[in-house]
Amino acid sequence: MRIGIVCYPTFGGSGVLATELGKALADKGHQVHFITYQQPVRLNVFNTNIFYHEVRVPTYPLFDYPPYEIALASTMVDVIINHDLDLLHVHYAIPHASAAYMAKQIVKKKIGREIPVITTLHGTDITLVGRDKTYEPVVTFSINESDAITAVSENLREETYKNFDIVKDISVVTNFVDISRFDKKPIDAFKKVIAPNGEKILVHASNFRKVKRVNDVIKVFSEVRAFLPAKLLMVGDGPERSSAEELARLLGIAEDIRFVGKQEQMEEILAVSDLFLLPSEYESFGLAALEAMAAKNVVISTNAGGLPEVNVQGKTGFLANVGDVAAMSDFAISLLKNEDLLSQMKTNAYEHALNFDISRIVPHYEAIYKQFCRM
Ligand code: GMT
Repeated sequence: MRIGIVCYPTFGGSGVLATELGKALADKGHQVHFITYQQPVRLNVFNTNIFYHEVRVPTYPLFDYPPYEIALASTMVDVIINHDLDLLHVHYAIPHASAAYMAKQIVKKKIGREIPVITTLHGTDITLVGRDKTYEPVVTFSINESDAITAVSENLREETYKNFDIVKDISVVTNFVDISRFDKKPIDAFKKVIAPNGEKILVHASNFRKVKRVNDVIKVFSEVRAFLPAKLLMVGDGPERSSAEELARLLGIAEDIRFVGKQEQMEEILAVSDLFLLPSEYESFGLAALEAMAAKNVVISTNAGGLPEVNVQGKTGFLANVGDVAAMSDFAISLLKNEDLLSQMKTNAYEHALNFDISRIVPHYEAIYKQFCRM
């Protein structure tokens, strides 16, 4: 099939997932056309089945806010018609679902074809941004106008029905991970640089937004550090980074924490680490936690949103109420003190991640696409 994928090209989970999906579909022989404003960060391979169409947004002195949605819809129309796409799969509702609706109407008028639109809901498009009254009517309308709707977890499906007047079925197609990519041997030299005396390594990775509660990561690490030698890697960047750095200095643990910024080679970082911390206020799914599990990291997270669908209490990790730093710290300490338990839970995490392997999940998307195959 010829599939158009629309996503954010950045390090965010929805863009990562959409890019990995496109790469997997291309490997299976589909022709995949990415439509976005920048080359997606994970689109780092050459494949003759993959095409990238950049959305250019011309500026003009009159525009305080250049109209990205119009430029996106126009690029969609161009790609649909000139590359004879079979369908459009948009990731993250805002503004991709409404731009797809507009493109669909234009294509229908121009060439009399109904291009099917599949919308995948990822999280903040529903729980944070989409619910805002400024966006809600357009989000509700464009989700309802999609030919198929998917959500990345049961929790997100429920949240969508709770917060929007959705009259259509939403299928759950969970996020996935390419196990073969994350099941890596640690690079000894790298591990030595991070933890020269064999200290345990903890990791957090996110976009450092408020919803991620990065200061809780620092607080948990501070408790752990008081009990045993350990190092913390903070991967990513965003608005809460300076506050986390400040807190680390205040708690006197800055020497043991490295803020490494945005990283493309997450698998190499996760290969040397033991514990992954995700104390978010909400996660529709927690793709970063799943990638950590695939790399045999035990996950300590909150029990918010879809996290319990990924991280299994007492088996692959530990889940606490949002803000319960004491519970998360206690668990981290007891685990890091007990090599046998740590090793068992690492294995459990990896085995559970196998259930979300790319080879199991991508066929669900293909089955949805097949419903819209042109005869
Ligand atoms: O975490 C973010 O704010 C980024 C956001 C995104 O769309 O890039 O992530 C959301 O989608 C991911 C992929 O489906 C999920 O794994 C994340 O849990 C979800 N984030 C939130 O719900 C906060």
